[in-house]
Amino acid sequence: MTTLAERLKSTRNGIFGALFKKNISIDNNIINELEDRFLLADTGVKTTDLIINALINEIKNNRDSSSPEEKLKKILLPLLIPEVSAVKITEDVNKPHLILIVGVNGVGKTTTIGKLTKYLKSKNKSILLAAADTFRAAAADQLQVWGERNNVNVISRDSGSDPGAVIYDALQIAQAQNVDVLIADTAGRLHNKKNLMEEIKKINKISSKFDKKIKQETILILDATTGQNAIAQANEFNQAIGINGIILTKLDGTAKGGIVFNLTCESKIPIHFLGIGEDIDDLCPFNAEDFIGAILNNNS
Ligand SMILES: Nc1nc2c(ncn2[C@@H]2O[C@H](COP(=O)(O)OP(=O)(O)O)[C@@H](O)[C@H]2O)c(=O)[nH]1
Ligand SMILES: [Mg+2]
Repeated sequence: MTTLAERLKSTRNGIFGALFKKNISIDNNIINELEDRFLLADTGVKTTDLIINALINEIKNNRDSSSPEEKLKKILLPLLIPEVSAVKITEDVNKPHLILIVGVNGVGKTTTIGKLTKYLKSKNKSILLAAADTFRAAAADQLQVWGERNNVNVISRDSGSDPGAVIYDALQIAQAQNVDVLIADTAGRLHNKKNLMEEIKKINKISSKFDKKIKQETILILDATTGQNAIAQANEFNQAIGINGIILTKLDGTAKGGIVFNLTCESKIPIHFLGIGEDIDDLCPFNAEDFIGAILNNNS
C-alpha cells in the first residue's frame, strides 16, 4: 500500500469500508448507505448530492460490466478537476519566488513550511524562510527549528515587530543571495480576522513594491478535520486577499477526507498538497487519481 493510502485509511474505511463484497452491484441500499457515508466524511450536502446523482446516472445509462470501484472512480475523478500539480516555481529570472503561507492558528502553517522546504530542496531549489508571524512569541523559534532540520536560514525579528519589515529584510537577503524560493510564515490570530487580513494585505503591498517582477503566491493552509469551517475559511481568505492554492493538512487519522471533494467543488481553488502526518516527509503533492485510488482501493 502507498503511504498515502495508508494514511487515508480512516477516510477509506469511513466511506467505502465493507461496502463492496466481490461482484456486488450497486443497488439502492448501497446508494443510500454511500450518501450517508459521504455526508459523515464532510463531503457536504451539495457535493454529496452531486456525487450520488452522478452515480445513479452512471448506473442507469451505462450497463457495462465495470466494477463498483471503477464506476465510482469514473464519476469522482471529474469532480477533482481542475486538479493542479505541485506548486510551480519560477525558474532563474526574477528570484525569489515568494510563497506566503496563510491560515488561522493551529491549522499547520509552520509545520507545512518545514515539509514544503524539504520537498522543494529535493527539487534542487534554494530556500530562505521568513518568520513573519511576529504575533506569537514562540512562532519564530518554531520556524527556526524547521529551518535547522532543513539546513536553511530563517529571517526573523523580535516578537511584536512589523511583519512587513521581516518580509522586506528577507526579500533583500534572498535577492542578494540569489535564493530561488522565499517562504513566509504569517500569523493566524483567530480573534481579530480584520487585523489579520489587513496585515496580509500590507505584506502583499511590500513585496510588490519591493520588486514588481517578483512572483508571489499566497497559499492557504486548511485543517481537514475542521469540516465546514475549512470551507468557510477558504471563502473568507479568498475574498479578502485572494488565494492561489490550498494545502490541506491532517488527513491522516481522520475519516473526514470527503472534504477534498467538498473544497474542490465549492471553492474551485486548487489543492496543491496534502498533509498526512507531523513529520518532515508527510507532505504529498495532490493528484486526483492518486487520491481517489487511495480512498477506493483495498477497502475492508
Ligand atoms: N496529524 C497531523 N498533524 C499535523 C499536520 N500538520 C500539522 N500538524 C500538527 O498540528 C499542530 C499545529 O501545527 P502548527 O504548524 O504549529 O500550526 P500553525 O499554528 O498553523 O503554524 C502541530 O501539533 C502539528 O504537528 C498533519 O498533516 N497531520
Ligand atoms: Mg505557526
